[in-house]
Formats: sequence, structure tokens, C-alpha cells
Amino acid sequence: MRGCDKRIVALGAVLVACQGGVAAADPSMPGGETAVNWPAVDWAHARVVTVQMIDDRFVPDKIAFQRGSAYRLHLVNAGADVHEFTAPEFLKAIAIRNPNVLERTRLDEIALQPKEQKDLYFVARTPGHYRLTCANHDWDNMVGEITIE
Ligand SMILES: [Cu+2]
Repeated sequence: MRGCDKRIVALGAVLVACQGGVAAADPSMPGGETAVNWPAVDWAHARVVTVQMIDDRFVPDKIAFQRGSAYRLHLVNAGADVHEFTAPEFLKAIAIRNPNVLERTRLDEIALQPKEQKDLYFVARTPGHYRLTCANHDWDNMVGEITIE
């Protein structure tokens, strides 16, 4: 190994410098609306809601959001199995800031390996009640309900 340490420090500085302009590049939502259409969302102060996935339950299994508010939904797989946050109608009812957290092959869910954590940033948009399931374990009643008030 030759000395690469100085280059790594320089790369770190570049990464920090780049973090300013992320919001402007957000891709569009399902339905054609983009997150940037929302007036000045302050994502640093998005309300944090944590949902744990265990074998085989969502904790909590009832989740409520306020229409027009910005959220960071923090998903934690605390189980030993792969779990999925599968909620196609809910995902259409929100304006998503980071759609790349969704599964590429299935845009209606977020999959988490054991011990993995993922964040979904969004603004709640359409009031209603939405079904939440884990596509792997709905047979075991790994289901929940999401409300946008
Ligand atoms: Cu599961």
C-alpha cells in the first residue's frame, strides 16, 4: 500500500461541499408532481417517525401523518428476516423527496435486510386510510394501517 490518505481527506472536503444543492435535483413523483413544487420544505426539520420491523410485525402498526407536513419516516429492520414496507396506495398519496429508496423492481415498497435502516423523506399529500403490509409476511399478519389526516 502506498500513501493515499491525503487524497481521501481531499475527497471528504468535496463531498461536504456538494451537499448544498440536493433538493433541486429531486426526480418527479408518481403522478407527475415534483417535491420541488412544494413551497420551501425544510427537510432538516422534518418530523421523524420511526417504524420498527420485527419477526413478523410492524411496531407501531398504526401510523398517522398530517397532510401538508414534511416527514422522515425512519424504518428499522430489528428482525432476523428480510422485511418490506409495502404500501402502494400510501406511496401515491405522498410527495417523495428521495424516490431512490424505493425498490427498483417494485416501486410500491421499501425492502430492508436484517439490521438495515432506511429513511423515506416526504410531504403527506392526500388524506385517507392506507393499507401497509410486508409482502414477505402478510400471510403471518404482518400488516398495518397508515392514515393521512
Ligand atoms: Cu416481513
